[in-house]
Amino acid sequence: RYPRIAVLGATGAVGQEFIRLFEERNFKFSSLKLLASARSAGKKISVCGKEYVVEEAKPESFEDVDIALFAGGNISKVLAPEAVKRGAVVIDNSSSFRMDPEVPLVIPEINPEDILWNKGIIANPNCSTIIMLMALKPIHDLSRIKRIVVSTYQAVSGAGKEGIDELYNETAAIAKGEHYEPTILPSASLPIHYQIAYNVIPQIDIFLDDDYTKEEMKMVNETHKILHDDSIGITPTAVRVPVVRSHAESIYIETEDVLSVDAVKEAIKNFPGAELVDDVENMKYPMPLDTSDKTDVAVGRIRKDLVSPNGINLWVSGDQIRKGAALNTLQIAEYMIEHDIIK
Ligand code: 11C
Repeated sequence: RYPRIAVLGATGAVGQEFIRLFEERNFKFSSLKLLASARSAGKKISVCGKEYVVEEAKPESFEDVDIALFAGGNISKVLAPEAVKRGAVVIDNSSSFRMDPEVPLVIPEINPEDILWNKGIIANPNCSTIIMLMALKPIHDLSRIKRIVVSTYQAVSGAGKEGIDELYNETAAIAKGEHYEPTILPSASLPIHYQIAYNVIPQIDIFLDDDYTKEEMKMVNETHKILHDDSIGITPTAVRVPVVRSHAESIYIETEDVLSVDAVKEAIKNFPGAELVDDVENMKYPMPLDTSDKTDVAVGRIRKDLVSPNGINLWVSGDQIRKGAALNTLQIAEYMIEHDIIK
């Protein structure tokens, strides 16, 4: 039989993407529960031609569920253990369990074997980590990456529907010569907010020790966990840009061996889920407008460093809501179904 599925956060940007992907990927389920906060309960959503009513998420909602897809947010902390208690496997897009040693953190193209030791919760990495590693894993397989220096150019979709609305509202107001007071970026939880339209903000989430942000440290810690290598030296700078839904990243790496640009391009071309977009003569390189609503992460501008023979620069772009969140989560579920590892 097909699995019984629940989606938590069905009305948000990631939840809506799950629903699009069910249709697009012909994802089969024997039953589907769409769950959200009390505020969204009662809304009707059509999925694969059938109408579903959104229910308020409660611990009991996870009775008779095989796989629970959690879109993200603090609610995961409370409801994931409740769902597991009731026999569901939770694939969680929040940051609540990512660094828990009892919870695998998985990108299916990179470390699917970690799915096997799950104890009920499997964590989906942060979007900027996924997009970076989809470009770096094929290179890491050629020669171990020792050092990463990355700057992100992150879309407002990372702050959810509210982030997207804020960019649109500001842009519309400015076009009319008016002001729109920001309330979301850089982070809704902070007392100060900045306009993102016609701006870039070098802060995503709160500041932690050593003046790195939480978003930046996610990229460091999650990369170590996914690649099973804590010795990779990573220096991130995470920046919000006025782009709707695709993140981009400028990445410098140093590998143990000297690699040719051709070998790197070939490895990326052959890596499932990555697309080589690198033809500078014809001005072809990854751009957020081109990668939005696309499944693959695009990689280009691959070139040798001007100083270190072991250094390579690249530029990456991928859809934040799709591979950065909903698609990666759904791929974990698909892997479990294909390999018959649902209890
Ligand atoms: C952003 N990366 O772009 C964040 C959104 O840990 O899942 C996702 C946060 C997370 O703002």
